[in-house]
Amino acid sequence: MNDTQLNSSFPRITFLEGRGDMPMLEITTRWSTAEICLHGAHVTHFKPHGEPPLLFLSQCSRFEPYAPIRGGIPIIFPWFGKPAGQSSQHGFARIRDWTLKEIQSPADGPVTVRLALPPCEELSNAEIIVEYLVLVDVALNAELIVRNNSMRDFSFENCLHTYFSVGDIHTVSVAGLKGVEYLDQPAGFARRTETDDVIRFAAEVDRAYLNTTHAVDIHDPSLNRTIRVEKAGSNSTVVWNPWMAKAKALSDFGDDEYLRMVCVESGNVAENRLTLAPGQSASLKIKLSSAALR
Ligand code: TA6
Repeated sequence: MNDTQLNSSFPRITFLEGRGDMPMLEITTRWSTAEICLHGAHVTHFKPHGEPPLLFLSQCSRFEPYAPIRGGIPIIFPWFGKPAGQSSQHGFARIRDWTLKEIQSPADGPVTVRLALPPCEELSNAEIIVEYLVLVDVALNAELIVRNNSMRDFSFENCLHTYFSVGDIHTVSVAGLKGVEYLDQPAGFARRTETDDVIRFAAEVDRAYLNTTHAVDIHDPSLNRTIRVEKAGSNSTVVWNPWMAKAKALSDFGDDEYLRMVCVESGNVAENRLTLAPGQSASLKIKLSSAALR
């Protein structure tokens, strides 16, 4: 080993049984810390050194088989919401135990983790391959890759349903969606167009913005930071805060936790759903970073 490797104390990776005795990785790089639970391949924590965590995780989240984790980055696949005939909300990828395939961790460098959704009947066993790459450095990068190895078209929705930690939702604003059409869930999925420069929160907001590939900025004055959500391979951005009533109705979410979170989710939902011909694959990428509020 050369001097750098001998002298470097980063990255540090620990594989342990975390909450609910669920296997997870704890990662510390020279820039940040992160946690990935194999249940749902769920990133439950990301924190740049010297800053508050970027991701929100509910204090009331379940860590149980067949239950989604509330917070972090739930992987929504192969459907978003609860289409007719489906038993579970937001697909099944987030409630399955994924397989840890590979960890790359060069001395003093970023850590890359590769996970795979085990073959399952719903995906015709090994004909639809789903992998997830997480790269931890000064930012958090995640990529969901779906490959169609079957002999027929495969149609699906995907979404990285990211929960961000904010200081006070009343002062938060989300920029980057002006002029974009959206489906307004609290208004019965009415189709509207965003006319404001920024989205603010004073009631439940649950909007699926369509046909947009823009990055989105979350301005958070109380934590004096802007979180940037960059994406690739995504035509939809969903913005959600449950507000008071829905927060109270969620058993795995604290009554007042709506004050300290906002979801900005990147994927392909509703009319943006994807169809892969045999042999095709799709990549959905996000890059989450933060900077001081200017
Ligand atoms: O983020 C949009 C949304 O579809 C909301 O309608 C709300 O249901 C949220 O996802 C959380 O869903 P979950 O199944 O995790 O409770």
